[in-house]
Amino acid sequence: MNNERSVLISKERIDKYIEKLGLEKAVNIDVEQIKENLKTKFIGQKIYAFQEVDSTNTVAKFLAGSGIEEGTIVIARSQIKGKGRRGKKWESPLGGIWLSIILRPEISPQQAALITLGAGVAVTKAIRKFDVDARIKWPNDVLVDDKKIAGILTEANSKSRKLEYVVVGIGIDSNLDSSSISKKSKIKATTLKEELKREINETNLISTLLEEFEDVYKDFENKDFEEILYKWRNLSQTIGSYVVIEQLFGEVLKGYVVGINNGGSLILELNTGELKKIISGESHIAEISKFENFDEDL
Ligand code: BT5
Repeated sequence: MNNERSVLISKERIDKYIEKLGLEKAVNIDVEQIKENLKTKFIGQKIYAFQEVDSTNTVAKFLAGSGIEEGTIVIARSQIKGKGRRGKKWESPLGGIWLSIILRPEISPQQAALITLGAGVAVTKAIRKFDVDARIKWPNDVLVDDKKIAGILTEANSKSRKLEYVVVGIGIDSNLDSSSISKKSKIKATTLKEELKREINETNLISTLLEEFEDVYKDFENKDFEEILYKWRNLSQTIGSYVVIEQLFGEVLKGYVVGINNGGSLILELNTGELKKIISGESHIAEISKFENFDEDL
């Protein structure tokens, strides 16, 4: 934890903001219970819980900018304007886990992409502890049998090429029906409740997640990026599959995923045999399939 770097806290500014959002309305999230179970040193030691906010990332960014301690969590029962990447919407009705973690890592802005991968490891490991076979789709989706169960949105703020703070937003579809997500978004989604055919104890999932997160975050603090990549590769659903990549400016690439490099970029072997580096902020996987299903493309 970078206490020395946790800037001056503007307490009055924070109190006013929180009062406006209505912290006292945070029913249904048992913060005390989460803290009681929690075995972390700093992730989640301070929790702001709300009934409903626009986006927990937006609240977390405000708090981070006001100097709040590293490891502080913002959590809400529902979000009105839940955000995905590049302006996409994240459906956040009641029954899911929508939270953001504030970090102040001493790494370069370029290395911040690895935080998303680390968060993917933590989310996937936490879900797997509930006996659900989750795997990571590059860079930030967590899937069960090709259906999305969780997503991660990392937002960084840097000043003069130095990382000021990072907010990691995590959404997990826990105790809700996937129909409440898929009727609004076209995606194939699933939930822990559907996979397990019972509701899960969300308090346990939250503390498990925060512990897994702190564990992988230690690798950042130790600059052990290889370890994060090693863990990510072991949980990846993408490596070894055939994918169709859509790039921001419309280019479509097809190829076999050979691996990810040390910067977290995907290494794709094109049909021509050429190796191509795919950067996460500029592209996404439009389709993923078992190699043999794409014979006609070989
Ligand atoms: C993500 O974006 O997967 C990042 C999601 C991050 C959500 C968390 S919740 C707490 C924090 N506060 C926020 O406002 N956001 C973060 P992306 O890879 O761009 O995926 C977005 C796509 O996922 C959408 O276009 C839909 O297709 C799909 N989707 C939307 N809501 C979903 C849900 N609840 N479950 C599964 N898939 C969903």
